[in-house]
Amino acid sequence: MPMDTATHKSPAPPEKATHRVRSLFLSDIHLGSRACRAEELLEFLKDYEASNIFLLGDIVDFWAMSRSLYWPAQHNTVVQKLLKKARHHVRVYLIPGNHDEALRDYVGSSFGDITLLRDHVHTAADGRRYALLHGDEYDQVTTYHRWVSVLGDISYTLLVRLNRLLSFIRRRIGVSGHWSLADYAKRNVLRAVSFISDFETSVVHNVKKRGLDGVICGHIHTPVIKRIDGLTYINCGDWVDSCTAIVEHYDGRMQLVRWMQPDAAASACDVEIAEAPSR
Ligand SMILES: [Mn+2]
Repeated sequence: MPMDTATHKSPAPPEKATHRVRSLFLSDIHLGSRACRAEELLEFLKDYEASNIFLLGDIVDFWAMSRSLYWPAQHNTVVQKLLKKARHHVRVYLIPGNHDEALRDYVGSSFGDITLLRDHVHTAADGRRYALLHGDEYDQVTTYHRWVSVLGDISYTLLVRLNRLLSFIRRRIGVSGHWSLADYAKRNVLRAVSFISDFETSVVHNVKKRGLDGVICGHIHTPVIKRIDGLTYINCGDWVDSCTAIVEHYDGRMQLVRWMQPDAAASACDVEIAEAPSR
C-alpha cells in the first residue's frame, strides 16, 4: 500500500511542459521485445529532463530477442536519445538486469558515455543513501529455477498483449483511465502476492544490513514507493505495462510518475504521487 498517494489530473491537453529533475530512475524497458512501450517512453523522456539517469536493468531484453528478432526504429530512437543525453552532460548509468545480463561482463567500463555499474549507492539531495540494483538476485524463482521464470515470462507477455486489446476495447466503449490485466492478476493471484512481498522483504532485509536509508530497484514490474521495516522501498515499475518511472526532485524528494498516452477519452497525463514520509 503506497503512502501519501494522490492523483493529479492535468487539464487536457497540456502544453509541452518540461520537468527538470535531479535524477530519473527507469527499469524494465525491455527494448527488443514486442511488449516494450517505446513510444510512451520517448514522450516521457521528452517531458522530463534530468541531471542523472539511472537505468536499473532489463533495459534491453536479450531473452525476447533470442526467441524472435524484433527491433523497430523506435527502439533505436530510445537508445539514441539516451546516448545523446549522455553526450550532453547528463550522467547516464546502467545497472544490467537478468534480461540484459550479458552486459554484466562490461561492468566498470562505459559505452558511448553510458557507465555500466554492478551495484551502486546513490546519495540523494537530502543526504539519504539508496542502494540501486535491478533485483533479480533477490528473486528465488529466477535465481534457482530459470526455466520456470522463462515460462512465466511468456505468460506475462501474453497477459500484457491481451491487456492492450482490452484497453483498445475500453477506449472504444468510452471507458477512461488506466487498468491493467497483468497488474490485476499480480494483485489477485495469491502466489503472485506472496512472491511480491517475499521479494520486497528480502531486498529491504539486505539493504538494511548495509546501513542505507532505502533502495531503488526494478525487476518485478510493480511500481511503488513505501516504507518497509524503517527503510524506503522504491520500485520503478516498467515500460511494458505500467509505464512508470521514479524521479528525484532537487530537494531529494522521490516521486512515482505514471505516464499515460494522450487519449481522447482520458486526460492527457496522469501523475501519481507517492512520497516517502520524512525520517
Ligand atoms: Mn528482471
